[in-house]
Order: sequence, then C-alpha cells, then structure tokens
Amino acid sequence: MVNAQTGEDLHIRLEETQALDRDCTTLSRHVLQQLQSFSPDAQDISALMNRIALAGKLIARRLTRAGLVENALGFTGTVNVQGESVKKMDIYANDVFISVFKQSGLVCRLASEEMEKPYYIPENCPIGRYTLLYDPLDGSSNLDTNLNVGSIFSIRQQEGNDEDGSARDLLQSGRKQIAAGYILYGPSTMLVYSIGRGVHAFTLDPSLGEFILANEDIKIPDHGPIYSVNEGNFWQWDDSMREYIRYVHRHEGYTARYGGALVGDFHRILYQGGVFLYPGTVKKPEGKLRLLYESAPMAYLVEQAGGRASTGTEEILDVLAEELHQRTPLVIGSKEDVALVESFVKEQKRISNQG
Ligand code: P6P
Repeated sequence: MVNAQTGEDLHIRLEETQALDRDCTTLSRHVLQQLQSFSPDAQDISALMNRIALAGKLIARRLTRAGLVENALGFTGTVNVQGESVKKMDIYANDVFISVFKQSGLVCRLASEEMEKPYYIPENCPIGRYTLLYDPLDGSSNLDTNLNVGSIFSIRQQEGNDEDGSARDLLQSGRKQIAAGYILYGPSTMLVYSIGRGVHAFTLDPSLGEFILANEDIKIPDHGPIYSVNEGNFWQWDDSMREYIRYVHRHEGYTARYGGALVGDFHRILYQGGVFLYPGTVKKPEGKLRLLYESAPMAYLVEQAGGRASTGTEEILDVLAEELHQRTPLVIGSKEDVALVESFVKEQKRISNQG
C-alpha cells in the first residue's frame, strides 16, 4: 500500500516532474512551440534548426577529443579567402555543415567564411529554398590552447535567381534573416537561437544527445560593466574609439573582458550586459568581422534580446552588403553602452566638421 505522501514527498515529486519537463523541452519541440504552428514553413524552420543542432553535436564531439585525435589540430598550410591561415578544425567544421545539409532538402546553397563562393547543393540531391550562411568555427585561434570557440549561423530564404553563382540575392539587409544564432563550445556546449520570437539558449546533454532548454526569452541588460575589445589595436583606431576607451579607463564600474572569439565574448555580454567592439582602423575602416555571417546574425540576436548592434554610425541590420565576404566595424551589446560608444563617434565627427 502506498503510504500517504507527506508534503516533502510531494515537493520532491514536483521537482522531479519539473526536471523531466525541462529535459523534454528539446530544441525541435521549442521551435514548433515558438511558431505555434505545424505549417510547412514551421516544419522547415524546425528541421533547419535540427540540422544546425546536429552540426553542433558533431563539431562538439570532435572538439572534445581533438587533443587526443591524431591530426585533428594544427594548420592545413593553406590560406582562406580572408587571407587567414586555415586550421584543420576549420575545414572539418565547414565540411560538417555541408554534410549535414547536403541531403536535407532544406537548402539550395551554403555560404561560409571558409569558401570563396557559395557551395551549391548538387543536382542529384534534394534542393531546398533556404540559404545557410555560417562561420563554421569562429575564433579557431583559441583551439590550440583549449579555449572557447563557436559556430555562427544565419538562415535566409532564397530570393530571386542566382544563375551566375554570384549570390547577389544574399546581398540584402540583415532584416531579411529568418533565423540566426550560434553554438558556443565551452565548458558545456550551448546553442543560442532566435527565429524572431525572442532569444533562447539550450545546453547539450551528451547523455541524451539533445539540446535541452536552459534559458528562455533572454533579455540583455540595458547597461552592463563589460567592455570587450582588443586594446592591442588602440593606436590603429581613430580618435573616437580611443576617447571611448579613455572614458571607461577613467570611470568606475567598467571591467575589460576579451576572449579573442566573438561567440564567447558576445555570450558573456548577452547575459551580463556591456559592449563588444571590433572597430575599423584608419587603414581598414571596414574592420575585421564579416557582415553576412558574423555581425548580422549577432545583430539579429541582440535586437531580439533588447540590445543594439551598430557600425558606430549605422544599425548593422540596415547595412547592405556589396559582396559576400564584406567586413564591417561592429559595436554590439546593451543599448545604453552602444549609444555611449556612438556618442564618441558623433563628437569626433562634430570636431572634424569644425575643421
Ligand atoms: P583579434 C576570430 O578570428 C575573430 O574573427 C572573432 O571571433 C574575434 O572576435 C576576432 O576575430 C578576434 O580578432 O584581432 O582580436 O585577434
């Protein structure tokens, strides 16, 4: 006979039920809940996110063992379209996304930091109507010292035709994105995404092989203590950025955090507030980060979380790309902190105009 349950027993039962419910809130269920629909479009987006999750699991698995697997780390000896030395893991991660999407019937092409031209799904494979833009392994310079790296993704619907392979239809504003997010390979592997209904974070449970809901509807604080920038470039910036850095050096309440990988630095600011900057320099006003598959997806996320992303003078999501690998300066994070950085840019322009 079951004894009458005490209040303590019921409390434990409730906690266990809540934990079970949480473990059942997988990414695919969450996406469909978000869309509140089982329409073909909703099914497509759920399937796209499931493919992203599979890519993340495959890359996380490789990263976990990279130090033990012969030939997993190190350089390939080649240079990519960005002029950067390519790591073996960059190629592996890039190939994972291609393999995961090639037979999915969801996409018609993939555009990646690692490929000069988009990869077009072969005719003997099912062709979908979406394009995936991605940075397969952002911050891979962190790999050899076992520090965090990430994958960044942006999903757009194919528009227009692309017969000459120029992917001109991709060169549209970031407001055309239908989904964006990243996978952070850190102490745990987290997937953070938005389909235009808030920002949600999932933690990979390796024992289940599932991304389980960790934080729903994340909102970035309006202001935070963190400024994240590579101050080694200080003398390459224009005066407005130097004046901003002098300001935070002189005022209480700021702290510097910089990990050398956009995904980890952005993730910290998403939760704690503050601002990440990769400014242009006098020599390279366009900065280092790429618009279509780094800055635009992060800008989509931060706006969904109540923050802002700017070039310093223009909203990132309003910037129209002129070529696939276009770079852009990036100021992203809490809206008050982004506005403070912009105020220094405005002041510098005012001084310059005064002659
Ligand atoms: P730096 C990684 O190479 C990356 O593209 C971003 O992830 C990161 O924020 C930035 O470059 C780091 O660049 O010049 O500070 O090493």
